[in-house]
Amino acid sequence: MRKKCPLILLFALLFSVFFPANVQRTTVAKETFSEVIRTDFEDGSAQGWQPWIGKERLTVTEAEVKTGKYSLLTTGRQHAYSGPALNVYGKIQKGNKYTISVWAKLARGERPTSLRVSIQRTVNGVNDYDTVVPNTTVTADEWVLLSATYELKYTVDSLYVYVESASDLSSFYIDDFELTYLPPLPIQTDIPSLKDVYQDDFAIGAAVAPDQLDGVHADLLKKHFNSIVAENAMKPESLVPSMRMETERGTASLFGMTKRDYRIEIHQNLVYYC
Ligand SMILES: [Ca+2]
Repeated sequence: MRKKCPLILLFALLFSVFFPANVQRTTVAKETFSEVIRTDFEDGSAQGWQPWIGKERLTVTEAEVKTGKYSLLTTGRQHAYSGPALNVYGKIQKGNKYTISVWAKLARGERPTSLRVSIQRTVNGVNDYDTVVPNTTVTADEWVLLSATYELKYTVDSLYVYVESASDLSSFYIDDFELTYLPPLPIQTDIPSLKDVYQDDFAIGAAVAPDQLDGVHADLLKKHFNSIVAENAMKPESLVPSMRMETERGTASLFGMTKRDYRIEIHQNLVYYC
């Protein structure tokens, strides 16, 4: 591999592309996933919750409630990961942050145990799991809020949130589930732009991914930077067709979005692999 470096370097020099910095605002149409999901079971239905493994029994009940008249009881759990599950695919956007919360209480007679909230994300048939709310002690005496912030960092084909236990098979209630979008803080605009301060000295560069080309990330880029390089979308494994085709879209997005706004450096990622 080492003997190929001179060729790659030559290639890098030939293809070091410098687009003039013309700060003309462009926009990328991107769906905003700011939807809020709330399930309180007050219509007497499970409101989309389903048995995660298939053999749990989910019952909308008046026996215990956090608020209103109904909650959802899960019994017949055969595994620690058995529990109520909700399909949230399409409700959570990669790169955005959300608060996920649900109230929980054990069924009467159950001993205190730890419950947690998890997410199963699937891409190309491969499942991965995130713990959203870590193990939290829950009892049969009072309702406990399970709540945490979650950011989806991967592209997925399906996405489920579910409530499970750390180890035992206790029956438990849930009520007042919420999934809410957390908008990012805006950038600080009342300060000098780095690219302007150093315009006579050097360019201010950043390595960026396609999903950082809109929203608050794009605002920050436009405020302070006038040179960019693709973080991963132009690496060899991203550009060779037999490798990951997914990032070709990223490369196209980078050029489409940015060539009028920034000087684009290509050579760095080619040299990177020497
Ligand atoms: Ca309720």
